[in-house]
Amino acid sequence: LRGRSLSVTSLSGLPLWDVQELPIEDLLFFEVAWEVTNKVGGIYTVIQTKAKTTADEWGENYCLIGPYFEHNMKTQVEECEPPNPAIKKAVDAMNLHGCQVHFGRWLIEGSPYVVLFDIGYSAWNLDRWKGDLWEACHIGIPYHDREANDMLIFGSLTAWFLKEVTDHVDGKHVIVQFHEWQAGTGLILSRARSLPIATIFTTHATLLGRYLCAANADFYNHLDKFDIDKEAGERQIYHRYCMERASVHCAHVFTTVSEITAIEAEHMLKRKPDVVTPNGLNIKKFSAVHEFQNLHALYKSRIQDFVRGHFYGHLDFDLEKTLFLFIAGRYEFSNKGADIFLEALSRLNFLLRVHKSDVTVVVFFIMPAKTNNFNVETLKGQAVRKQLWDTANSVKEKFGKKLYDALLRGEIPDLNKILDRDDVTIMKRAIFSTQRQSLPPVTTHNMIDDSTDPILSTIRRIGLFNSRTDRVKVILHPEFLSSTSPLLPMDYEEFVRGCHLGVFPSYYEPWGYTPAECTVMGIPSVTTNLSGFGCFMQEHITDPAAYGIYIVDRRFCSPDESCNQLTQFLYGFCKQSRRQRIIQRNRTERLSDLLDWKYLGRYYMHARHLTLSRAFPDKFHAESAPPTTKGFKFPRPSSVPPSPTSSQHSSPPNSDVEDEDERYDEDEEAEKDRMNIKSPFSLGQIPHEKKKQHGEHKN
Ligand code: G6P
Ligand code: 1S3
Repeated sequence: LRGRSLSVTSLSGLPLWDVQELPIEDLLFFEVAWEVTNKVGGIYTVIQTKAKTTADEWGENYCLIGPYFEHNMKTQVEECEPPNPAIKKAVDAMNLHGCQVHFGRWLIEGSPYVVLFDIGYSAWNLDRWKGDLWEACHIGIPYHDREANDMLIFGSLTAWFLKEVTDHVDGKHVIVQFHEWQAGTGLILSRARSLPIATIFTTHATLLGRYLCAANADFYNHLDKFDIDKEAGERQIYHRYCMERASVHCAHVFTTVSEITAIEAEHMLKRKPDVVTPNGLNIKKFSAVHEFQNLHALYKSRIQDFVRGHFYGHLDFDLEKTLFLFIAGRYEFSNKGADIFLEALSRLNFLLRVHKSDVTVVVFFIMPAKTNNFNVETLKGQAVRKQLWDTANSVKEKFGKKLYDALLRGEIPDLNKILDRDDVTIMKRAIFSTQRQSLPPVTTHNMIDDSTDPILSTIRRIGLFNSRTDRVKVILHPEFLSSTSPLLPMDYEEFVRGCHLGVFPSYYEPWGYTPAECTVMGIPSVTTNLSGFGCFMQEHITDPAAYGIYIVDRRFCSPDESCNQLTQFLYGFCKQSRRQRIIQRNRTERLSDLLDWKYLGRYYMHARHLTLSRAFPDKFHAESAPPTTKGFKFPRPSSVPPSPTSSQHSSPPNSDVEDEDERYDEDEEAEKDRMNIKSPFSLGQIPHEKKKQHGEHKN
């Protein structure tokens, strides 16, 4: 069988991309991951955002496999009967033999089918399945590693399910993609049992890479020098590392999410990935081009409200000249670059002070840690703000009524007398309530490990205590954001939109969704040349900083040099006028097509072709050439000076007037850029409708 050829003509500028269309009706495609319907980290984002494009392509022949958790099932999955007879037989057979297998539609975009295994229900098989794994590949799992044991149960159930499916597929060919070591035993056991399936194993990070970087090893300069067995043994993850490495070597096709992780995998797992599959997002465009700018203003005002409360009594800075920066993600202090970020903030504080800048920077650290609820001082801040708001409103009402009555009488009231003594007393009392003995807190919660917490310890060491003279203020919010929070009632997306800059100076980051999410929302961000995302953007944009993507060099510089570079980026950002920020946000948002699964999904397609050709060479042939975006680059925006130093601080000519609310529309420049761009991502082809709307918003 050789698929028909489909030309994707909308990708102008790139050599025409020919996909061999697969005979989907003769195939079944499964994706297996511990994070299917179960949010732990980035793999959930990959699967959830990709579901729509994959389901569009595969329809009923696509199904995800994950673990069952009652809460997730109740809130995310609609149970139903499997429409595919082979899947139905497999689910029934397993349920008949004492398993609990659930089937349904995952209620996300694309509504893919999911098969979920109840791990606890089958735990009694654990010893037997440990024996199976030992027989298959001589890997033993210690009893105390609960997570690894759970993964073995998950893998054993997956392999059992795939055996049942392949027994009943009626000539269809089956492709199975396993994500990360947690899903790996399913792959090892399936291959050991010679199941007729074409397999892909995708790693989103290597176990050793994560551990070694977290231990502050000079990882990238010593990739070929580590004694990896010894390192894994010393960190007591030898069995996990064996599960990971065996999965990699059992797969027909091995993939990873970025070039930098491909190099890492070659050394840590001893196999070069066959395909690099960059992570995408499910991009939804607003019909009005300026909608995202309006959302920024809307959500920024919510953050400003929070800041008014948090800094009550110390609000001697101008909120209109205050920039909101943030870092967010899994709390891995040095891997995610929180260490150099804090150091750079201390240097930025110094620079802003000595240059007598009128800009204030409020920085949020959104990284979950163990806490014992919100702290009293933080809650009090919001209560004080609310009280001031109520006082101002009641005085305003009285004032307004008196003014109105006077006007009705045809008089201009004496403004010195319009407020009576009571009003003044209420206002004085409200002002008194804003007095505080302590500085605004650097954390919003009571931290369980307060004295040893790495962020708090560093704040103490560098002395960023939110004092009046500090131009940089810090707030650790050690919990993910939620729209139901009594403190900062916003969900993550709203918060990102309201901020000015996301800062993610990671040392270990195979891809890094956080800056990618900023980009598609039109919010500039800082990333590094050690993150998959940063390298990808560096490859495809001529002047990333002009587009609001600041890439810190953490690969070829000393930590101190990287920190200085980060400080310069931050300081340059602080020097931008509002007009420059608006222009830069427009540019950032324009990059979002580059991150759309509609385009990046092609790498997954290629991996599927490849595995079929390797597993069933008589029936399938590999595509002649892998897809590539090599050589494509976004040009420098036309108004940017060519020198890299001057372009660092974004580009448009500095306006002398700090236009208070000017919505500078970059239409002309954008239009010029669009003409220049030879984009594989269809940027040159804005639908006529959209162009019109764009024009309509000119001020
Ligand atoms: C958006 C809004 C403008 C607002 C601006 C503030 O562009 O559409 O009305 O003035 O944001 O930008 P800033 O970078 O100062 O938050
Ligand atoms: C991993 O999640 P993490 O934050 O532990 O997988 C993500 C999805 O591929 C990736 O974006 C991230 O860099 C990895 O580190």
